[in-house]
Amino acid sequence: MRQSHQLPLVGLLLFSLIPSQLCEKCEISKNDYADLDPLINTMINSKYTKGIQATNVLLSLRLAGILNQSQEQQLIQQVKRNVDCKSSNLTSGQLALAILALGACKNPDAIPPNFPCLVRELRNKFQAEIKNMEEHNGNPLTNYYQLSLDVLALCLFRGEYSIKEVAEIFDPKNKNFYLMNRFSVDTGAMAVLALTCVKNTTNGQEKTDTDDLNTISNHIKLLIEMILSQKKENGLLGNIYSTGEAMQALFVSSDYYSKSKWNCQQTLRTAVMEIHKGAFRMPTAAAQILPALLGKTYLNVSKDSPCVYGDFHISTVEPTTATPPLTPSQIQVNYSVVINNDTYSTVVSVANGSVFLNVMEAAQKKNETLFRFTVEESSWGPYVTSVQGLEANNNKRTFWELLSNGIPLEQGVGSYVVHKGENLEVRWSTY
Ligand code: B12
Ligand SMILES: *[C@@H]1O[C@H](CO)[C@@H](O)[C@H](O)[C@H]1NC(C)=O
Ligand SMILES: *[C@@H]1O[C@H](CO)[C@@H](O)[C@H](O)[C@H]1NC(C)=O
Ligand SMILES: *[C@@H]1O[C@H](CO)[C@@H](O)[C@H](O)[C@H]1NC(C)=O
Ligand SMILES: *[C@@H]1O[C@H](CO)[C@@H](O)[C@H](O)[C@H]1NC(C)=O
Ligand SMILES: *[C@@H]1O[C@H](CO)[C@@H](O)[C@H](O)[C@H]1NC(C)=O
Ligand SMILES: *[C@@H]1O[C@H](CO)[C@@H](O)[C@H](O)[C@H]1NC(C)=O
Ligand SMILES: *[C@@H]1O[C@H](CO)[C@@H](O)[C@H](O)[C@H]1NC(C)=O
Ligand SMILES: *[C@@H]1O[C@H](CO)[C@@H](O)[C@H](O)[C@H]1NC(C)=O
Repeated sequence: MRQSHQLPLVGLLLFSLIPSQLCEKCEISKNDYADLDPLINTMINSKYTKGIQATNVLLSLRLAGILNQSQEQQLIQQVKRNVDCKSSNLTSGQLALAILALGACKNPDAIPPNFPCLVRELRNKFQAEIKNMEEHNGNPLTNYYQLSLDVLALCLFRGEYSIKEVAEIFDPKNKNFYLMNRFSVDTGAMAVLALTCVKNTTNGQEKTDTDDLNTISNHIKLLIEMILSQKKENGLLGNIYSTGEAMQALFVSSDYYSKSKWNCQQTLRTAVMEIHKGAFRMPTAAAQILPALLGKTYLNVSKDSPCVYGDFHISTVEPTTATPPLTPSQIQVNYSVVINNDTYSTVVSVANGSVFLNVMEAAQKKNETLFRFTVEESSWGPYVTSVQGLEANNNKRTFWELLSNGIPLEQGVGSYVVHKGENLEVRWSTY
């Protein structure tokens, strides 16, 4: 009798506890895995023009645990082909990503015999970044997003780095956390992951100074504040392309902010909505958001943890692309190259549905002198490196900025689809 009296109370107690515990686990529920199909199809069906794209995808899909063994094997081979200890013309961050992807979980086929050499090589490349900062006004060879990847990979794979140096470099006040005078959420998120790993790996090579660890904790706290200050009304952190990595940063640092500061479920909902709107057609974009949607972070990378293999049904149909009309109509856009106070403009005609790159090519055809340009393939597609022979330079923080009607674009020349009557611009800028 007493029991039946108490049961409802216990039930009530459980009932009020369970929902909040369930909500704490902020990830796509098994029932909704179909929402991820567009991401997974994009990644699996892409033909990779660039090793670095395959690397991003391998890391993501191994963390997500949705490949079968033969698919994993294929991607591993692609990534391995691009990493070599000697002829390594990879940037530090590219090498770091490769190390993370190959060591994501326990599979001897993924760990090449030269793996320890790769980790040592990464240390050298990280040192070269720091040396460049000393010699070029605080500017690394690449950027702080890549320095963060470097530290993360060195930390997870027991490479050498100095905790004191890390504490000095990753001061949130450092200019390298800001691109175009705005805090870079992607960069801050990657730094939080790296610093969290360093803080949590105290049995390193050197005697750890508690002052350095306190400094690192303070950096994490400030970076998390900066990331949360970039939270948008719809829950995105920075923009849609930084949200996945920012979620990872928030997952690993829940001690640093109060629950009321972030509604993870809202962020998750908005991200899923964006999947269906087609925001992640680029494999790298898909790769960067997937782990967070499954509650995974780059700190889950460990060559000692067992690999998980897929139970997802993967559809082999090509991602649906709207069939273009047989004879697409032509549209006109205004294209300008802006260098300081000089503007060179031209109106060009391109097929409806064209991307920014097609406009640049059409302009170049009209006048090679004014509109010649070069691009370099990168993980996000073609990156504009020079226009009129004027080259972007990391030591001077210069680059070619893309704008539409005066507003900076959130996509590159290979993916941004232009509109009739639009004013497109490439502007010589500093970040
Ligand atoms: C650092 C950085 C820059 C630096 C690059 C120079 C430098 N010092 O390294 C600067 C500030 C110049 C820059 C410029 C731009 N960027 Co940027 N950038 C980044 C950042 C933070 C890290 C890139 C990186 O090193 N990745 C790691 C390495 C290992 O990969 P990687 O492929 O070898 O890296 C190279 C490319 O990523 C390239 N790159 C950098 N940005 C972009 C953008 C595009 C579209 C392409 C094709 C290449 C490219 O520079 C890297 C170093 O060489 C990322 C964040 C992220 N989540 O990736 C944003 C990011 C890639 N950039 C982005 C954008 C939109 C741009 C711009 C188009 C902005 C603009 N309106 O002009 C321009 C590129 C214009 C052009 N010339 O083609 C978006 C891309 C989103 C998308 N769907 O395409 C990202 C994801 C930021 C975001 N959340 O919106 N960027
Ligand atoms: C792995 O998946 C691919 C594509 O879905 C399929 O063709 C292949 O038969 C699968 N291989 C194994 C070993 O399951
Ligand atoms: C590195 O160099 C090799 C040959 O030296 C070349 O085939 C490869 O494309 C280069 N990779 C990059 C990322 O430039
Ligand atoms: C910190 O390290 C321990 C073991 O070394 C691990 O169990 C834990 O998950 C780590 N925490 C984070 C936030 O990575
Ligand atoms: C991933 O890492 C987090 C801590 O960073 C840990 O709490 C979680 O258990 C890990 N998950 C897996 C599947 O390893
Ligand atoms: C094209 O853009 C430039 C720069 O914004 C402007 O000066 C020019 O008037 C525009 N031309 C047309 C036809 O709109
Ligand atoms: C651009 O024009 C402004 C005023 O019109 C002038 O102050 C500035 O010096 C010019 N800059 C360059 C690089 O010519
Ligand atoms: C361009 O194509 C889109 C659909 O792809 C259509 O809605 C639009 O009307 C077209 N514009 C012109 C000028 O043909
Ligand atoms: C390209 O523009 C320059 C400067 O306006 C001009 O001198 C040259 O004749 C143009 N070339 C062609 C092929 O139109």
